[in-house]
Amino acid sequence: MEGTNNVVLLDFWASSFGMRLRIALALKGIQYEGREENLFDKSPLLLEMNSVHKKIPVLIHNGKPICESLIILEYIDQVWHDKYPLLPSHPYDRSQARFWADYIDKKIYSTGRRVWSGKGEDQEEAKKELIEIFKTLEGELGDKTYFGGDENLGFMDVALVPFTSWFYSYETCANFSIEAECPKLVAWAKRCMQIESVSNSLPHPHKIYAYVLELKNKFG
Ligand code: GSH
Repeated sequence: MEGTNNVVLLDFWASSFGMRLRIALALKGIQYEGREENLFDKSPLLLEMNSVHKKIPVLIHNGKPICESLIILEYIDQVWHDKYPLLPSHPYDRSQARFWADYIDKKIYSTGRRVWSGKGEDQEEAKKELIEIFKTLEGELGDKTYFGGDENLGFMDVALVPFTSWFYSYETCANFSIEAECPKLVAWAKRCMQIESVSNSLPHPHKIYAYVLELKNKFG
């Protein structure tokens, strides 16, 4: 299988969902072609490859599309299982990694969006909710180095760490400090950034903030 790999990633630089896959492909040392999409003028290829949701990221492996970042992450982990396994081997441990990745997906994007784009009371409420979410995640981290254990990043680390590139935007838009509220989570994020596959896959937080300001100007 690994001899005939043609891998294309339809991506958008500021997308936390796309970042997950950049990290996984880097950790596993997979060569691929990243194609940047304009989400306001989607390419015919994206519309064809993800005709249901019309969203990035999409992984095209030997001509076949896989959609939805967590499903793609699992796919990558299964196809290239020899190097840097992300999901644990025991079924119970796997279920827990998937549970937390699902929690991240259900909670962070939508609450985070209300934090950077919201105003007044709704923004305040979203900020409190986001802090609660991060505290819950901190509880799950406990004293471990990574969510995946003390040695290596796991599935949940890869699912979560992209959102840390948005922390500066959350903080600046809603005037609070995530480090003051959740120091262990921020320390974890810093440890992850020491891994090149992570730091090379995440945009600078100030670049994300400039993009956030652009979106706020455009959509109010
Ligand atoms: N659940 C999806 C995943 O995990 O892949 C979310 C993907 C997603 O929201 N992608 C956004 C997108 O393509 C960019 S961050 N938006 C374009 C649109 O909604 O039209």
